[in-house]
Parts: sequence; structure tokens; C-alpha cells
Amino acid sequence: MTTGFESRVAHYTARVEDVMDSVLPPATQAPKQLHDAMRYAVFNGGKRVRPLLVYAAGECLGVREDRLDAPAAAIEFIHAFSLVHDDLPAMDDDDIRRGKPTLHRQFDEATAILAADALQPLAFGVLADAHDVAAATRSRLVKVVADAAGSMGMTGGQSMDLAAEGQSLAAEEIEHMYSLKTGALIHAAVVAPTIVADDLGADRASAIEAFGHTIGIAFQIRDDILDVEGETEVIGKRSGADQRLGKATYPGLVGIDEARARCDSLLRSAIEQLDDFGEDAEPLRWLARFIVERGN
Ligand code: GRG
Repeated sequence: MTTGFESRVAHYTARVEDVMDSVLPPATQAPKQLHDAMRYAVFNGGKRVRPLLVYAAGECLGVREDRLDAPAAAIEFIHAFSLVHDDLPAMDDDDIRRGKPTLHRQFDEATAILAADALQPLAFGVLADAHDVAAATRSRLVKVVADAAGSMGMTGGQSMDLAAEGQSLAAEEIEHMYSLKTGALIHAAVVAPTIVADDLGADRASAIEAFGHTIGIAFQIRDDILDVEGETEVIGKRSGADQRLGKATYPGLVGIDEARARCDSLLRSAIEQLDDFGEDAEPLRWLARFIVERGN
């Protein structure tokens, strides 16, 4: 199906990539290897789902796209940072990401750690510099992204994921871990426009929040399904990694068919959570379907 948003995906992708390019120091700037590595982490591919969610939620709420550039870029920097750390030998020890060598393979481990370290403050710097957004709004954006990345968000979820290797978790525990490890940043992507939007009522804000929570869990279950069923060449990372690492995953617990059914049911809930927005939420619905149907 097409909703019109599909035709704007290339526009928004180019837009956020321009913003990120403009704030990342050039690779010719010393320390050159560090800046080269930061750029590799950000520009070695990537679907840009989180920035697209920012712009789609912004369309839903009638927020001007230039007011969404800072959260879109900041959240993608945090995401890029997390992938570099996730791939390190101390974590999932992966050598392919987005079909290319992981950062520590392309450069070295110390450079990968430092490049990721530098992407995180860059994200918060972008939010602090969003001068077309009021100071109080900027500070709320910083808080939302900080909470999403922190120990009760993505980093906490990653810690639970590592602790659960070789363990057996219940379905609810796995979904809770997913809602932090993957869902927290996706949730922040759709919540950021609710902060930038003028006069948004509490009901509309909580409907968007609920959507972000639901689709964040579905995103990770789909990722797990791709890890089991996808070809390395298509998914851009080594398939079967979860089983090799003894990860506690949803398909590992309930099987692929039930995992797919859970993903579909989360998609239905996410779409229902947008009912009150009517046509304005079509971009978000389109992205929700993309998230559970994607092939990489
Ligand atoms: C970054 C604050 C901070 C701490 C590091 C390593 C870590 C803590 C968290 C990792 C969390 C993580 C890697 C979750 C997996 C999320 C996931 C499914 C990533 C893949 O996202 P896609 O498919 O990737 O959007 P692309 O390549 O398209 O950008």
C-alpha cells in the first residue's frame, strides 16, 4: 500500500543525513581517524527508522519538519553509538553490520569505543543547539533522550540482555527487556514530536506514547525473527547469532510461528492506539507495518 509517506521516506532520509553530516566533524579534521570512524558508524547504511518515526509522528501532530531535525539526528546518533558498542567483542562480538565490517573490524577496538563515546555527547549537543525550539522544550528533549538511552532505558535493557544469555526468561520478562533495549529509543522517537508540538492534549500524547511502546517491542521481535530466518546477505549481519550466543529471545521461547503471531497482534494494537488521529496518523501506520514486515 502507499500512503504518500512512502514517497517522503527518501526526502526525510536525505534530510536527517544532511543534518547529521553538517554536525559531524569532517574526516579531515584532527583527530582524523576518530572522525572518520564516527562517520563510518553513522553513514555505513541504516534504514533510519527512528528519524522516520520522528518525522512521521511530527506529520501526525502538525509539527514543522525543521523543528524535528534535532531530535531526529540526535536519536540516530544514539542508535549508531549503541550498534557500535553492541558489536564489540565484550558484547555480541559481531564482525558484520549493515553488510559491512563492524567498526572495530574496520578500524580497531579502541577507535570503535572512542567513536561511540563521541557520538553520544554529539547527540546531546545537537539537542542543546536546536535554536528554533524554545529552551524549555530543548531541555525536555534532552531529558527524554537521556532517559531512553540510560540505565532504565536502552543501556539497562542491554544489560538485561547480556545477563540473560544462557538463561530462560518468561515471555513477559523478554518483552520487558525488549521494551528497554530496543523500545526505549523508538518510544523516544515518537514522543519527541509530542514535546515539540504546541498545545497537545494529554490524551493524544498518551496515545502516541502507547503506540511507541507497542511498536518498539514488535520491532525487536521482528529483529529476532530475521535473525532466525534471514540470510546474512539480506539482513546485513550474521544470521543465527542469537542462538549461538544463547540469547533469551521471543522466538527462542515460543517458536517462530507464535513470535510472528505476537508481532501481528502488537501491530494491530499499535494501529488501534492511533485511532483518534484519523488520516493524520497514516505515516505512523505505514511505518508500523514496515517495521513488522521488513526484510532487514
Ligand atoms: C548507547 C547509551 C548506550 C549504551 C550502549 C550497546 C547498548 C548500550 C545497547 C544496544 C541496544 C541494541 C543494539 C539493541 C538492538 C536494537 C536493534 C534491533 C537494532 C537494529 O536496528 P535497525 O534495524 O538498524 O534500525 P539499522 O542498521 O537499520 O540502523
